[in-house]
Amino acid sequence: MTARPAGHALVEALIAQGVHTAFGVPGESYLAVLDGFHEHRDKIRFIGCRQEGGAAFMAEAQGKLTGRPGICFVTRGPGATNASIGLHTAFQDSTPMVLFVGQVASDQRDREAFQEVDYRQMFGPGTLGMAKWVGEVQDADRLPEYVSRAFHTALQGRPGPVVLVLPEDMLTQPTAALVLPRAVPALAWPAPGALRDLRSMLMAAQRPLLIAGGSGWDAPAVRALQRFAENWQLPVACAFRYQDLFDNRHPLYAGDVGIGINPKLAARVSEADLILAVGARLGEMTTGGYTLLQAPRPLQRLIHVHAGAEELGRVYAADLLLQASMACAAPALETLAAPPSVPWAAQASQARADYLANQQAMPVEPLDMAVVVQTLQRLCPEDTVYANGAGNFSGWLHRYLQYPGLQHHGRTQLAPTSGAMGGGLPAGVAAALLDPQRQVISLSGDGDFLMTGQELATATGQGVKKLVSIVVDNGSYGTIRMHQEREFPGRVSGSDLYNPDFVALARAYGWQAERVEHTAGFEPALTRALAAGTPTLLHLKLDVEISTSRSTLTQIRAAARRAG
Ligand SMILES: Cc1ncc(C[n+]2csc(CCOP(=O)(O)OP(=O)(O)O)c2C)c(N)n1
Repeated sequence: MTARPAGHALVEALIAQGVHTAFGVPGESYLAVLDGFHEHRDKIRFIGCRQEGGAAFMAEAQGKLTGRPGICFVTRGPGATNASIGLHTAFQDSTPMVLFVGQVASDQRDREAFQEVDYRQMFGPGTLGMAKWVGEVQDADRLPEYVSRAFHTALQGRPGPVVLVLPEDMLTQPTAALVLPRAVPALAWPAPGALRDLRSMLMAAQRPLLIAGGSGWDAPAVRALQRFAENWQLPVACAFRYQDLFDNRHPLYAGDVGIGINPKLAARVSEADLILAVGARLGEMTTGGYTLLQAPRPLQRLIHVHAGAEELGRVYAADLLLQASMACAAPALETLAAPPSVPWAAQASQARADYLANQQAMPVEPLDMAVVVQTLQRLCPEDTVYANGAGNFSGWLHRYLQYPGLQHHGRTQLAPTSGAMGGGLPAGVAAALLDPQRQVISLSGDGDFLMTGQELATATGQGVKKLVSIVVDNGSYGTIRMHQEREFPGRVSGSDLYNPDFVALARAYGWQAERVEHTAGFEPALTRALAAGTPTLLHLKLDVEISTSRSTLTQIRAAARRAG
């Protein structure tokens, strides 16, 4: 290998890992890497974004969509602090990602040099919940080793983000280091004895429920899971914002266990005598704040299957724990011999009936969000990717959209289980860039949208075409308003929003844009947007009174006052 600057070697390492797109905001701390991107521009592209939060959300979406680490490059302190929202989202969502951060030169370390931060302290084990590992590359010759470890760490066990810190002077050092091969993650198979125990517990159950979730799934694994569910006639729910895993049209699909859960499904979770959680972490949102499954010892018998040893037994003292990767767990479950009939078959049909009944909506005037989502379902191609940020507006999507299942088109739901606002637009831009043939719908609230709205420019600049951004504008941080009305009825503080003219704003960025104020206007506007061939923003005006798909603000306030 002939010597080249370490910054070039880093880009070569990414190419060897199969990366063809990296997101970031440039910085003077990693010019040698940017030069490497220029050198290898026929094989890999660097998408320059408008804020590191947007770039990190894009990389997180890339990790979700591809199942390989999403790649983000940022500069020192200010860049890294901006990017932290995407890192945190990748951690909570178990998304493989590598965040590369430029660092001050080695001979300036520990002086609090310009923009210097100690990233091992900032993101490392001292603040668990941000990164699986933080490495700093001191020696250019060892760069390939660090990159390879970063990819393995991001992918293995519970997938997640890692941070690699790159001192500026290291990146300009010449190195003849070899390029290492693409990381193929090691998989964990469930122990045969544990599988036998699992089968015995299923045989003894009367009211079992399968909850699928988490990351690390691929199409064969989801197909195997579906056959396992069919063999045993198990009702299947998806964990919060992993709704796209199991085909929502399947007769065993019972709905998602998350915010705004169907009350009938919540009751079914509580009353189950056996919960089989496969891949889901069983976090706060999937357990109704640790009430549907009481922590630390649930009333139901609990079998927890997860790829990460540290997740097993973390909160719940389960009856059976299986450490296994989803690609191994699902085919192993499929081999379990099912009895000719199960006592819960009628319950599985009832769970489906409850799900379908929950799809029925009360009409709302003048703009009906249920109809908006149903129209999206009807007009958009089946493989459409839906990206959303955080806020009550997302509740309509979660309730009414039927995701086709990961075995058909890969992931179709980009939604932060971390509840990070601002994710919807950048995730949508990333999806549209990574697969220009595929339709992408991004759904944002007015609060949510303006946290990363500058990435409209990235979409235009990169020539994105099949992206429709829908902004649900209720002039409020509506979720917080809802909580205020519940906790402090009638006392609104800090949650009202002044908004720009979103149509004019989008047009200024080179997008097409339309305002929709009535239900009848949505279908023609969406039809035009889908045919436009340019990114389009649809600005939906919603009354703040329409708080969720189940209640109005007035009802919430009145209930809070009654409760006293
Ligand atoms: C980055 C971030 N900041 C703050 C919050 C707290 N938060 C959750 S929802 C919400 C309001 C969302 O408002 P909007 O996007 O307008 O959607 P709406 O709830 O009105 O539908 C806020 C402030 C958050 N989840 N993420």
